[in-house]
Amino acid sequence: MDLPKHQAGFVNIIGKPNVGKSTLMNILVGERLSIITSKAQTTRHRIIGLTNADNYQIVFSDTPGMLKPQYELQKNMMSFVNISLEDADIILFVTDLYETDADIEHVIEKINESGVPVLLVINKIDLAKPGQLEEITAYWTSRIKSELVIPISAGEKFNTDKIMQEILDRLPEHPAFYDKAELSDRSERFFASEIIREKIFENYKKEIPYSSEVSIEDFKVKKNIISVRAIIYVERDSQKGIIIGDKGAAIKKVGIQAREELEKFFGKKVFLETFVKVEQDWRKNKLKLKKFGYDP
Ligand code: GDP
Ligand code: K
Ligand code: MG
Repeated sequence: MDLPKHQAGFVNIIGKPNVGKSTLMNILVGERLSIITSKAQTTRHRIIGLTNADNYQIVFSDTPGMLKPQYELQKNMMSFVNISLEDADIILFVTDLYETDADIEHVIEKINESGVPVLLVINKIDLAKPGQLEEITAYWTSRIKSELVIPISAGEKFNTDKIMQEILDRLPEHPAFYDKAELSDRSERFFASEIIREKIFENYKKEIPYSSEVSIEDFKVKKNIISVRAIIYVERDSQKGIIIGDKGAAIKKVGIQAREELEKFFGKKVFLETFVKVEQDWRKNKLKLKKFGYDP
């Protein structure tokens, strides 16, 4: 008798900033693993999410948006994109209705030469005007070699199960790569820092979100409560003042929103303490990036 077949493989989600990669990944995994905001460059790390079933395991990777790097942090972010091209069994190339291939021509060339099957996902079709989808499809199919075009709305969960089906049709036969009980390769600390970072992205303007990093100094899971001590690092003293706000009002708001989101994520009461510190120009400094977990 034949053993029932088991499929497993790596599906890497790539595309320009803000096209909806993280929104899509969360739907495919069924959990809110990747943070989502309306600002470009919210996602800084490659984040793995697993979809497990008896006879398959899909290892999704959400990646930072592809761009021309301007400083060390962005260089590091782009190295994740390059690595994710190398180990993919399937690439989900995501675009929305508005992006072009400007600045990423070289990456598209690499994708086209890679031989990895590409599913071209056109997102945000809830916003499409008549004829726009046909136009965008023609544009992208002339640039990227894909097996299939899948128009979706991640925001409205429209046509995302079509993506799942097309992935399963192409997933290699292979044993599971990760423990089937897991949803991600990332730690609870990592998700805690990401959730706080999301609230910083939502609450502050201009350079502040990009100059901020969150480090979890203490993470204790007790019987009825998780207690978390987080340090928000910024690049300059003036930014520290902005993060804290008038009489501490701004940091208090971030703390409340983050705590609520942490409680949802962990399904437990959370006690959250936040502190703000200055780490001069950390984004430009390789050593400091390493300290914050941005390994090359
Ligand atoms: P990423 O930078 O590619 O990871 O994009 P995100 O997932 O962070 O989403 C960027 C923005 O687009 C967020 O404000 C999302 O709410 C929004 N968005 C994502 N998918 C859709 C969609 O299908 N329709 C619309 N209208 N907005 C979307
Ligand atoms: K974003
Ligand atoms: Mg993202």
